[in-house]
Amino acid sequence: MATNRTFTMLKPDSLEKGNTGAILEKINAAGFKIIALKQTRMTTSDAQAFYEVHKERPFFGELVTYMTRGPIVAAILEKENAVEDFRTLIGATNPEEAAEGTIRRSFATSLSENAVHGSDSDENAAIEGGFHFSGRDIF
Ligand code: FUP
Repeated sequence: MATNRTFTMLKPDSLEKGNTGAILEKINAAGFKIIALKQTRMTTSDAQAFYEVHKERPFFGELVTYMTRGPIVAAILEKENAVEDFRTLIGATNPEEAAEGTIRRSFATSLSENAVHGSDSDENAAIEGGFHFSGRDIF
């Protein structure tokens, strides 16, 4: 059964460009409720663990360097059909392929620096939310 939660990170390029507020506004405007939120910085081992599924991919080292080079904003979002609707809101992984009006089309510069993360399944949303937040952080 689909849950009503997903997990997102605004990645270091979004914070470097000062886009935190604008992206959170788009998330709000799309009807997502922010039920947990923090600015934090991932360590190398955090990023390696978070992206473990990609560890054999050629871009893994570059991905870990990017995700650890500065702070991120992590959030848990609530909405009916959250995982699928949020993936629609952020657009394709490669911003050049992302639909007009999506967060990645508006704010991302490249496939490797694509502004935001969105969980790809209910199971991963729960795992990824749990990676960054404990129950007492969620409201
Ligand atoms: P997504 O689910 O859209 O975040 O994309 P993936 O899980 O496939 O990829 C995770 C991250 O790896 C992307 F956000 C950016 C990076 N990546 C690359 O740098 N190169 C690639 O070819 C694919 C992904």
